[in-house]
Amino acid sequence: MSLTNEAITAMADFIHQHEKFLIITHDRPDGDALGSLFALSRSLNQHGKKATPILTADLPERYQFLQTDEPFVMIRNDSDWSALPAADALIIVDTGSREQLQSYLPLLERFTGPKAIIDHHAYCNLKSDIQLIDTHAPAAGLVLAQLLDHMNWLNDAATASFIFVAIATDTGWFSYSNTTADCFSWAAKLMNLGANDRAIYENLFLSDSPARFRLIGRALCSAELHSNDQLVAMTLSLNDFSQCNATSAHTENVIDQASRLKTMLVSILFVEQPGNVVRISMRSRAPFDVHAFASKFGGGGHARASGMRVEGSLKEVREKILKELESAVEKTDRRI
Ligand SMILES: [Mn+2]
Repeated sequence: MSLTNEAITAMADFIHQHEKFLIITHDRPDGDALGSLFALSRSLNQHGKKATPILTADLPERYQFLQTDEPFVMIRNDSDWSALPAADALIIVDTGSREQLQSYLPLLERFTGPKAIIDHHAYCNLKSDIQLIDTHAPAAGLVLAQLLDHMNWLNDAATASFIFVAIATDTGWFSYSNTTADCFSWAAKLMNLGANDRAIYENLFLSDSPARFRLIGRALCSAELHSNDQLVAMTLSLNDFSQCNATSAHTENVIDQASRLKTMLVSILFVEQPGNVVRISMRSRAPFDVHAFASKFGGGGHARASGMRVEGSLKEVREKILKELESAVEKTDRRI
């Protein structure tokens, strides 16, 4: 579904009709979530409204550069919810899923005013009074850009930068298959408004901490090629994490390194966790469906990107899953 003029106008009217807004996004927020959150709150505050974005955890290392002068409220304990400023509307960006809003459930239960969703995901099980959802949009930021543009509210460099970050991260810097011509049109428009693409690129992609940099090195050194170089298996042990002084958060997108290999059909990263559990990330190229594979082990996600958690030691989980994966790769008819 693409956005209709009626849907955009209805959401614009909703915003005009209210004065004080709370804005939230999904747990473990990414660039689209945070970019959309800050772009919306800044725009509202600039246009005579009072907006309060709410976060429930510190910004991840990668997105700390977004922590600008935008005011926001940090809720760390359930009791903090009562201290929120009064609001007459709640807007949720980049999700409509209750499962992705676990840390916000006390607010969702307590808040009795109207709720609005601005999103691009097909899955939506959160009750709301109005939605602006475009499931074809590669980022919630692109949906928000159309709304703000319609309201003539898209006219400053900081807001443009937040939206640029939203679109750039959800499209993997305009490289994933969800990248459309619209993404480039909007990128140009946002750059003309003052979004600094070089600074944003450096912050997002050239700013790894030494811990993450070392961890990527370990992951690449661990890479083994199986099944005629179509299967890449990488492994990170608890020892790797302590040697690199790294944490679980540093593994974001490490699996994507395997996609450099032209012959890769499927890649898998085994990450040893405390407590005899292995966290597994997978990526694939068509026609290999990693969602179908991960589903067999209680995991899932998307056809090209999935994950799962499997109980057992790193050695036994790795052996068992690799054997299954090798046989799945052999059965796959790769038409290239
Ligand atoms: Mn998104």
